[in-house]
Amino acid sequence: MLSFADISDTLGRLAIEVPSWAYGNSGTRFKVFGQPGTPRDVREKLADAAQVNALTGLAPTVALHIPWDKVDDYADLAAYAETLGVRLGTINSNTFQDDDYKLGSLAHPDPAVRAKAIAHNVECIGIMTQTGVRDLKIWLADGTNYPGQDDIRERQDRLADSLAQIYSYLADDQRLVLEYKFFEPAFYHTDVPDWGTSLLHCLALGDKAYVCLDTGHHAPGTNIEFIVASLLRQGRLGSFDFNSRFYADDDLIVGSADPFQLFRILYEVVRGGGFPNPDVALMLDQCHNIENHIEGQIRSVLNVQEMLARALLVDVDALRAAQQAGDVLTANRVFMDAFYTDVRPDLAQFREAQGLPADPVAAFRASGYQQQIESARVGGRAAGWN
Ligand code: LRH
Ligand code: MN
Repeated sequence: MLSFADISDTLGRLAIEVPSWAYGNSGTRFKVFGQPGTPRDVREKLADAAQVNALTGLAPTVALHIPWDKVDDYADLAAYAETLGVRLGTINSNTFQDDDYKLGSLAHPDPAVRAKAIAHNVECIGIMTQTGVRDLKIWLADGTNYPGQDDIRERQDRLADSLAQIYSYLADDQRLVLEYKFFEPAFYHTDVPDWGTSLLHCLALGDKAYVCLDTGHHAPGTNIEFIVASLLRQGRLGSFDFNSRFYADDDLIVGSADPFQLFRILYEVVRGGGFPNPDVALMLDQCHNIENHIEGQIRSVLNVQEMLARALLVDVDALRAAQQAGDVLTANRVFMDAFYTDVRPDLAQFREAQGLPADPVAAFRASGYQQQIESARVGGRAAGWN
């Protein structure tokens, strides 16, 4: 059995990208519950994200969503982020909220609407160039609600052409990650519903196109770690959107619904050379509808760190020997031993050794930061999915 000391150097290379939108208000179609102290603009979102990094050392970059985080001067915003000790991360395009996109965006029947969506993504690539960001993330709400509503085959042709146009604007050091989702908001078919469809489009585009795997975007019962292993084997796993769910795309705190699934996923990430690996971005994509935004993010990065530590503790030599010997139960026991290893005391010491609080959530509560932002952020409109 490996010890924590055997894996701490590798674990120390963990860097998680947090989503700017997790610091704003979010909810469901039934209700968006506001929270006092919620940021009113991207700068305040960055300030809150910087708290997560300061208390955990795990969240050095912040993903932006355009136009939710639109500013006049992105280079200036990048400089501001640096003053907070964080950097701007993945640029997320948004072609799912404009009235023109009711019947789709990059796969829309109308070439004028497709051109508008392409132009938006090209604008996002411009932001990447201004800020030195590598990745453009494209998630499409595109799909249909009723059989016959549109031609599934032709939509794939339109989508491929639109993606190729966007791809042609990428610089050599830039990438496109294409996120899939099996349903919602489309309820009959989605144009990028699964890893296979995303991979096919990425392979057709070229070697700067990668698949983004959002852990909440699969049909119940899907073996997500198999998809992770397969995409890493292809060298096309570009990024994760980590969260967890009990039912649909619940966007709950990663590891909260199924910590064992997170452990299995991270084991395949390590086994497949996806960590430590700068080519595989580990991002969060979550909504803290009822819990404190900042605490929710702190808990999230700690959950990833904890399950990654356990995954790194798998005695791979013993596991391999049992696998090769066909010793089913020994192989499973070796795997489970790592999962059942309580690494929390070691992690608390590990943090203290880096000058970080042993308990970052308690440290945040004791910091008074929440009270400070609640009294400072009066007036203006709280940020949300708009
Ligand atoms: C879509 C999604 C996508 C983002 C959005 C915030 O469900 O996962 O990654 O654009 O959430
Ligand atoms: Mn996502």
